[in-house]
Amino acid sequence: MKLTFESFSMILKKLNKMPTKSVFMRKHNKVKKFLEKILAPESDIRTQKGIILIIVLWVLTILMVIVLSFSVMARTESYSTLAYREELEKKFLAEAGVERGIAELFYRNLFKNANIFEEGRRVWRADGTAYSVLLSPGYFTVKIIDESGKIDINTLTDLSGIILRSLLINSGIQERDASEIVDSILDWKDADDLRRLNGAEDDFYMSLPVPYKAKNGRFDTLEELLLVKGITPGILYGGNQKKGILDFITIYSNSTTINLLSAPKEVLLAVPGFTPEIADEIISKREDLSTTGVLNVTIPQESTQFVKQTGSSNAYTIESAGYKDKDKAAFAVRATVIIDTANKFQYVYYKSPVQVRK
Ligand SMILES: [Ca+2]
Repeated sequence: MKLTFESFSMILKKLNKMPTKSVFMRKHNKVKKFLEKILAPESDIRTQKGIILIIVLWVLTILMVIVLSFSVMARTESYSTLAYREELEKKFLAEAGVERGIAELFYRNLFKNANIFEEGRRVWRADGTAYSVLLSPGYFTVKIIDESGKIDINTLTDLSGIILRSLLINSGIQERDASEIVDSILDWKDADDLRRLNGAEDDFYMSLPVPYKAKNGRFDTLEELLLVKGITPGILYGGNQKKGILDFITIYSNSTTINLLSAPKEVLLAVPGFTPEIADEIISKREDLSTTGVLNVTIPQESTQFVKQTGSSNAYTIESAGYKDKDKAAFAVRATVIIDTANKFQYVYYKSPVQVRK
């Protein structure tokens, strides 16, 4: 403090030596007057103390703001690092689940016709049954779904379109909208430009705000359906506690019929002539079969043209969700693999992360 006053006096002395009419002094007259006022013997010492106090308070405030912002930054960073680590662990758990699923598919192929299994080494079922496997530091849940139990939209015909139409109606879609969707899918992939009764071809798609042409070819992904007239993300993916149709349709079955050995219940219920009782009987009977046995269920005559009771495809969808202990949120992955005969496989679809139903 003493030093400050001394330096103030020195500055004042220097200013006093300057010629009063110089440009410099004209500019700094106010500074001089201010210093004179502070250093005057009659100047109130409390004012000087007040100035120092205010400066000290400001310095303290600035230091506190710096310290606080540092601590907030450090805390945020450590929280986000923790969350990132947890998410990463769940992601790797989910990916491990996909790999395990593929290994189980090979095992399944190996013991296709076996009736006797080692203790605890039964083959995994490919009808969407969930298997949980512990793997420190958490666990993963895997479902394998044989694509032959789903409705193939690439091989869809006017006949198998009836199953899809029922599936849509069962999921709460109006009959007219369901017909529009089925006809539009058939128009989208057929080579011609002839519009079905409720379908859509170029003339419809070209009249959209962002125009495009009908593909007139096979679907490459199920998501491509969003381009087709009548299909919304809500219909495809579900939402508001309604199931979407995504889990019940495929582009890899290469069949116009539904395989009863692996069809999800929703698909079974969409087969013409099938009652909930028949669907339940099929589900309970196939649980007794090992892998590729023949299902002995009596089905109505009208249903036979839509289904088959034997075999499997070589395309499987694997849904895997990684969980940490006591942590409810999962990181999920959906992959579709084609198992080649030479015990090789290829991914034809891989999405990470995805929303999966428990
Ligand atoms: Ca067409």
